[in-house]
Amino acid sequence: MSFSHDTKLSDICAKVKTGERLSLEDGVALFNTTDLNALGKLADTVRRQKHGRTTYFNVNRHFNPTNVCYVDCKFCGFFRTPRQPDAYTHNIEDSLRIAGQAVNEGATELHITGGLNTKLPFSYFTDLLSALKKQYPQLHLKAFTMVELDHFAHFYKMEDKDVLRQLIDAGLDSCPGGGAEIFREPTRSMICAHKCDAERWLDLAGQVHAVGLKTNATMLYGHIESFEDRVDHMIRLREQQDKSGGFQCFIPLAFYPPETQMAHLPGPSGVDSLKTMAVSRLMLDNFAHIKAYWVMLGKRLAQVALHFGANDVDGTITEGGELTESYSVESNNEVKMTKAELISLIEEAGFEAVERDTVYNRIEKAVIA
Ligand code: V47
Repeated sequence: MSFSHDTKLSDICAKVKTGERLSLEDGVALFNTTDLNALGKLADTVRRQKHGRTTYFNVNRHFNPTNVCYVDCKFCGFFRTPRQPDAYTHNIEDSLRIAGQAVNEGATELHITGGLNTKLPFSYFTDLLSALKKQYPQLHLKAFTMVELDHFAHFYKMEDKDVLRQLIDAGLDSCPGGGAEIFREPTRSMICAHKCDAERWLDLAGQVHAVGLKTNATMLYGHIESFEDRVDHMIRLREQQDKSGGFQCFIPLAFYPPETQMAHLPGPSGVDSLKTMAVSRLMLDNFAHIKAYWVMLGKRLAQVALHFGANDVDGTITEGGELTESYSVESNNEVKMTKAELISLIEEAGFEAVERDTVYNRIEKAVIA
C-alpha cells in the first residue's frame, strides 16, 4: 500500500525520512493536499521521533497590564483607545493581587503582554517586573513580545540592549512569541501596518537569544493570508533559529474574528487548523516544540492537534485573563481549564501528560488527582 494517493505527499515523505529540509514549494504542497490523514501521520511520526508520547503543559496565567494601544491591528478585538470607557491599566497593587491568585492556583509562569500604551513611562514596566519578582521570586516572568520591545526602544528613545538590560535586571526571565502575525508583505502591512516589520521582529528575537533568554514564536493564520505567506513565515523563523537558536516553541494562532475589523471573515476551519499544525511540525525542523493553544483552537480541536504534530498544550488557565476571554473561541464559561481536565484531555488522546516549567524542565510526572 502506498503512503498516500497524493504523489507530491509521497515525495515529501521521502525527504522527511532522510532529514532533507522542506522548501517553500513543499510547504505549499502540504497545505494543498487532500490527504489529511497522510499529512497528519507524517507530522505525528516526526513528533514521536522527537518526543515519543510526551505532551507537555505548564500551569500559567496570562496577564495583560493594559489594553490601551495605538497600533490598531485589523485582527485585534482587545485594544482600546485611552478614552474608551473599558480602557484599563492595572496598577502594581492589582497586578500583585492577580499574580498572587495565579500562584495560589499553582502557576509557575506569568505570561505578561499588553497594548502599546503611550501614556505610560518605561518605569511602569520595570517597576511591575521588580514588584512581581520581589513578591513571587518563584514565578517565571515570560513578558513582552518583540513588538513591545521595539516600542520600548523607539518610544522611550533607548538602545535595544539597554531596554533588555533594564528589563532583565527588573526580573524578566523570557519572552512570549506574539506580534509575529504574518511576516510577508504586503499582508503584514494590510493587517498590522503600525507594528514593526519582519526583519525587526526577527532581529530583536536574535538579540534576546544573544543575551541568553529564550523566546517563543507565533503565526496568526486564517484571515487574509495565503499558504505562501504561512510557509514563508515558517521559513524565516527556521532561518532565524539556525542563527540564534533561542526559540523554544512555535504556536500557530487560529484567527478568532468576532469584535475585530475582520469580523466578516469566517476564521480557519478545523481541517485548516490541523493542516497548519502538521505543516508547522514538518517545516520547522529546528524547533523542538509545537504548541496547541487550546484557547484559540477550542479544547476538542486542541486534543486532535496532538495527533498532527503538536507536543505541548498551553495552558492551565484556571481563571481567564482579560485577553484570554476576549479572544477565546470557547464560550466564556469554558475558557477555564483545570490541571486535571488538561491532563485527562491529553491522556484521552493517547499521550503522556508531563508538567513542565517555562523552559521545558519536567516538574513532575502528572497524575490525575
Ligand atoms: O500577537 C490577536 C494574536 C497574539 C487575535 O508565547 C489573535 O507561549 C486570534 O502571542 N484571534 C498574542 N489570535 C498571544 C500570543 C501567545 C499566545 C499563547 C502562547 C504564547 C507563547 C503566545 O494573539 C497576538 C496575535 O497574533 N491575536 N488577535 C484574534 N482575534
